[in-house]
Amino acid sequence: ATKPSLLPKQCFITTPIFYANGEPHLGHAYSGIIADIFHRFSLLLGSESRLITGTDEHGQKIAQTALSRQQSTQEFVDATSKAFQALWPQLAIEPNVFIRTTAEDHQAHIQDIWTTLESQNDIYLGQYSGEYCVACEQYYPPRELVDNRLCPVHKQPVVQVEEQTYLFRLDKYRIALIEYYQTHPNVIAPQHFQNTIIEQLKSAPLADLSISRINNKWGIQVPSHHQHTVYVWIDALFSYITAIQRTGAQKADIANTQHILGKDILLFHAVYWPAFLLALNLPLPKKLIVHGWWTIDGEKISKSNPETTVNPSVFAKQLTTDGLRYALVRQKPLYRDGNVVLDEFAELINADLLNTLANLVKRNHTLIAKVFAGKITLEEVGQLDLECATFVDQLTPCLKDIVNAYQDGDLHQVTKVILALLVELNGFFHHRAPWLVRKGQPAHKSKQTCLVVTNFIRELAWLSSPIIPKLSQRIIAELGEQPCSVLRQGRLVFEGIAVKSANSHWQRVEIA
Ligand code: ME8
Repeated sequence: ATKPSLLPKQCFITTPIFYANGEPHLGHAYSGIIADIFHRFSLLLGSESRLITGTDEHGQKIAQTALSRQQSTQEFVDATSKAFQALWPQLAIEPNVFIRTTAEDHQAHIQDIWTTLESQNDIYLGQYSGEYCVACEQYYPPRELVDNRLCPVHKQPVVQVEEQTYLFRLDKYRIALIEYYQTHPNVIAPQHFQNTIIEQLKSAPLADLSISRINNKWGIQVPSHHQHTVYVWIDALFSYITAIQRTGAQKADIANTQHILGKDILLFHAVYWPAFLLALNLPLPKKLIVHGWWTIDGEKISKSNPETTVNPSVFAKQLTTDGLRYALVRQKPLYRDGNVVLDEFAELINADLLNTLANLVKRNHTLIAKVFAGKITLEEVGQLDLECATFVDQLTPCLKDIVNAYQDGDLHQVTKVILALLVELNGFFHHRAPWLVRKGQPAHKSKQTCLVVTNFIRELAWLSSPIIPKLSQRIIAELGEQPCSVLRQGRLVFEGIAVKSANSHWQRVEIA
């Protein structure tokens, strides 16, 4: 049978590439986990998905931080990039490409692009003056500054810069961008971000964008003018394509990409990035999935706020890897901001993963193993009784809802539907009390109950495997690696079941 293609065969999922100016924190972990979840889901659908992440290693901010630590800039970025690379396996994130912007192939790629843009007259040498935030590596119009010339993100003073710079004719692509977003209403998820971008594009012409720096030596040299280095954001955005090319794919395969990003960098991804791609005659990415911020005591977790920068592997140790991944997507819709409260995370994990999922699996599998010798066939149960058949009919559509929620980029909704289905399954299991077979309940009634519950457990294990890969894989292994229905787009195919073992154990999470 041919696999339904909900996603192109080959697709790319990216995280932002993170500034190598400090250790990774929970905000970075969040982007990484979300990207890994979508990547694992695409793999389940049968796509050749590739997960791309990396570190953004150029720019004044990084050079300044290295200097303040009395390290050479190269040594400094080597060490921070390693810290990011070491984090991912601790969060069960499995990238296919880890791109560093200091890599040679990337530098050559950027110089190539520059030469093309320059030869097409998309960029010209001019003068720029404005208020620059080094921490953001971006200019701010005065109206966006807060509290007497502070950067709105870092609340640090901006610097007045007036210098020679290359400029990109951004407005040349404004109408094409508006048309693109109007004819492709689901590019940015959630949608309200797309509406904001359309309004912004319609409201006024776009100013030419400064795309080189003359006072920063730590960057990729502009090929035609060695005093200039390429603006870090051009360098960073095109790393997506350098990475795609490393997998053996073509530049144009950027069309099969889903970018995961924080709302702080939406403008770069929703306006500048597609404008550059249009200039180079490349297709625009499939989707931008935008997420909000995690805060600690109301303060945005950020490198410039050391009290918030607990290494995420510490959280993963306290909550377990699956637990952390689950709590981050269960606690709030992706696009909202949320406060990290470990006790609340632990409560969610214990309530949902331990009490509602793992305990049901254990009771059901143990019963099957002990009372039914680990096996129930379709033939022996015969036609489902009315209560079972009704239950199956009513709950099967939830499986499709889960698949749809993944495809809409709504992971919070995925966890809500999975949980609702598990609550129903628990209710059904308790109401039908299949353990009463030991006290005289007819065996076929108990078998039907267990068969129904196990079929749903198998589907739910597959459907939750992108989020909680370790626990799901254990459940799937207990059932002997049955095929995954995600490929059937959420249709439930009822199968006989065999429980290979029933010793799955899920530890209660306690926060000291
Ligand atoms: O912006 N909560 O890198 P960056 C949630 N190099 N997510 C957070 C977060 C928080 N408190 N803090 C950071 C850059 N993030 C550029 C990107 S891409 C071509 C270049 C996440 O190290 C979020 O995804 O400042 C945000 O967009 C990203 O980290 C910014 O990381």
